[in-house]
Amino acid sequence: MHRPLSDTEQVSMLEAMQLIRRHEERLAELQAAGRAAGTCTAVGQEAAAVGVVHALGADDLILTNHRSAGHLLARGADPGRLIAEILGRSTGYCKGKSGSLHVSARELGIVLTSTIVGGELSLAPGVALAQRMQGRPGVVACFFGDGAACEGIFHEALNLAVVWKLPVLFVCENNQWQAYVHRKETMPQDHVRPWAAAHGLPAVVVDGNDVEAVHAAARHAVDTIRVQGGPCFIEAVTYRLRGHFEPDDQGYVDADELTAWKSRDPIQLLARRLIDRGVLSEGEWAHVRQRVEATLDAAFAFAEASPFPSADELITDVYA
Ligand SMILES: Cc1ncc(C[n+]2csc(CCOP(=O)(O)OP(=O)(O)O)c2C)c(N)n1
Repeated sequence: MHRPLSDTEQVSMLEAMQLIRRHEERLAELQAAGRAAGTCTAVGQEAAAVGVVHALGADDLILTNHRSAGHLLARGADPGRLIAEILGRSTGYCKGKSGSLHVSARELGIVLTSTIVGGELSLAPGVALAQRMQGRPGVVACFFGDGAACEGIFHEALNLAVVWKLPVLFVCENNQWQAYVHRKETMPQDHVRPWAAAHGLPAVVVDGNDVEAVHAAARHAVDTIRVQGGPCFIEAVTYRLRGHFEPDDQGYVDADELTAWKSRDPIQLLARRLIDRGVLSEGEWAHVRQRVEATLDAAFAFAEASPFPSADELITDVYA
């Protein structure tokens, strides 16, 4: 049994979620102004990222997909370096060569961001096997969507992880969308969990908009992996509040469904809960939001003032 989260930890998780939200909204604004390339945001999914990543230890590793900013920032990525990377600047995590879709950051344990849907699933068992063969204790958290779960590689990855008892935490962010296709068009059931459970690993569904619930499930799963050695699966049920790829008018989205999910905004849910519990005052919450804006002002300014890589670096650090 874990000790409950302290007030300070909960406020810091709220701030992390707000930082992720505003990072993505401001990036979308920059894109709309023609100063950034299009990106995939994960607005609305912040609780899944923060809840899981805050349950990981320093030795643990992360593999993620095309909606990776939440995982990176929750892990402590420097917003300036992350934005610089996305804007193609040489001060970014991969010297501006990855864009938003392929960021890795060894110092943070972010092994890779895959834009090949399911690519992260194909690599996670191998990374976990390497951890074990090299005697390293880290758990490998692998984030993917419900669309990736509809691919065959999902079953291969889970099967291998179970048979070889690999330390993988599979985290399916079921955000209801698979690019421009609703998951109801591709999945016979509402949840991915039964497919995971059929492989014989502990598998749970959580309210992916409730950061406390996600965090509790993730702590339990990480402990189980450390003690028992095999994988676990968490399905965080959430919703992608913005489009698939900026810019996106969401013309294909059911307006009532979107409105219903907006009323369960994960940041508003936590802020309201902390205010109702007396952990945070309205004024302190406003102060948190101001601090986030100031952090992002500095981060965007740093990134936009940073140079692009020079031409002689064109074929360094890349392979094909
Ligand atoms: C192998 C592969 N097939 C198709 C695509 C095009 N594509 C990009 S994102 C996406 C949807 C993925 O859905 P999901 O895994 O649920 O993630 P989400 O976008 O909802 O976060 C698709 C089909 C791709 N990048 N890679």
